[in-house]
Amino acid sequence: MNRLFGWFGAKNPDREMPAHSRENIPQHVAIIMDGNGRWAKSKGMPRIAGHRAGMKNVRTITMAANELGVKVLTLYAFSTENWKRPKEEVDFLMKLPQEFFPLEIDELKKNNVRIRMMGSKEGLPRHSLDAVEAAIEETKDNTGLILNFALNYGGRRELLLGIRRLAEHIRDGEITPDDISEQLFDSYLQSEGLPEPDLLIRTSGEVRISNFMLWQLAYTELWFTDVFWPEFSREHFFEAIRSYQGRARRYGKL
Ligand code: V07
Repeated sequence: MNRLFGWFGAKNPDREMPAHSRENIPQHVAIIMDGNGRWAKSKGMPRIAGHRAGMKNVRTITMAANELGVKVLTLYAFSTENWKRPKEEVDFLMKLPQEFFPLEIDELKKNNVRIRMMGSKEGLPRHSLDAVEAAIEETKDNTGLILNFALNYGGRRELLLGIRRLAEHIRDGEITPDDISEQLFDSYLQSEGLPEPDLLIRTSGEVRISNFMLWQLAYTELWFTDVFWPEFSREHFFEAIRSYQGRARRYGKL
């Protein structure tokens, strides 16, 4: 058996992992799900077919993360910059939340998964927002993995919205400038209450952060892979986790 990955095999009935690999599981994994369009093009299919394949892969990776005991999985589904894409593609992407919901909600509930969202609700069409809000509501009492969708999300916008609200609270005398600590500032962000990502995965070969969780990624381990998102499998995910487990994190200390 392959000592590194053999026990991750999807065909292994009890999906056992050796003791050392059950330790040091990242609490929070964030993923930039890139390469859907390129994957489709490489197969001679339209970009939107890649987005649909990408949506199907959300289930695979959510279940893999849940099995490992990851507490939070944040998925970058739509950025504030994605509005610049052709209208036809944007319209299709905006239908994915409502397509995802009926397909996946039973499985998510069965697995005790709780859905959350980060990003601006303004600008999202009513039908997308209804699907997201229904998913959040239907899973709100679940206590397992938090599946956090970044939707119409931008890191700088998140920071500015938080700073604006903080300034209003100072103006209104609710807090003073001396009260501003990292912990207080965290509570003004859309990731409020979540631990910072321990591991960021970006698929499809780009080696950039692209305005994703700018404050929260300060000490996050980064994993980049050339694999397109629709082909990013359980085994690829476990490979990233193993790499994370092999790194010693220092947070600036020696
Ligand atoms: C989207 C599929 C995944 C690859 C990246 C881009 C395309 C799932 C959702 C979703 C969002 C909220 C929710 C339920 C599902 C989604 C968009 C794009 C806009 F509550 N996948 N996915 N939303 N893609």
